[in-house]
Amino acid sequence: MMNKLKAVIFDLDGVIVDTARFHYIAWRKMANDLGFDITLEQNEQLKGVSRVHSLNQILGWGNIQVSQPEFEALMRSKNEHYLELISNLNQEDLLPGVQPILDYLHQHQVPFALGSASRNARAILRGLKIDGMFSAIVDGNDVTKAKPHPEVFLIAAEKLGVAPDQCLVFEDAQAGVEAANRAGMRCVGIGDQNILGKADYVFSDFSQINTEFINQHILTD
Ligand code: B16
Ligand code: MG
Repeated sequence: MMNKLKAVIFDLDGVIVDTARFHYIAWRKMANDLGFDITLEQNEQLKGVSRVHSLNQILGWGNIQVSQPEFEALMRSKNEHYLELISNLNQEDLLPGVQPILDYLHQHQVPFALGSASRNARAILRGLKIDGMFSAIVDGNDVTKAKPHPEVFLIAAEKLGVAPDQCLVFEDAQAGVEAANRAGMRCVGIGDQNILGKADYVFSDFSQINTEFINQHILTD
């Protein structure tokens, strides 16, 4: 029998809430203002990676070079626009299937953490009214190395007081699955099997995950 794990780490964007569409609107507006466009396919490559990495990538696509102060200003104005776009996020924006699993883990005293690249993660969890449920929140403000580096998940495990190989990670991005693998954690991919094939399990969305799956993998008593 497979050994049972003690804790869960959730990615944010693409697992708990779909903020990718708002990142896309804000990055696209910035690119358009600079005179080029970005596609939804290109946006896929920005999932799970840091804000700095995203901007570097986008400027590369547009073949645009900027000074360091300009780079900072672009990041700032994109984020202001993004924050406006997400200002009305509320409980209804939780992705289907997430709340019942959080409630189930909570009822069974299974600790869970957030492991997100986003520097806006705390505000987003507050908007969704689930911030109080997490035993630990590790986000883009707490790390120096972005996914696929395992740092964000390793810090989360440490804060949970659980060894990395006792954690189950839910991730929607390739970079995140790689980070979980490098952290030595069991990983569930949420999304496309073709993209997330390196995860231990893949489900098309969170509503496919039931309490039976949780019981198989996590110590719930
Ligand atoms: P911010 P995750 C990631 O969140 C997003 O997937 C990624 O597209 C974004 O660039 C990154 O957060 C940084 O976000 O600009 O809010 O700091 O999937 O790691 O929860
Ligand atoms: Mg994600």
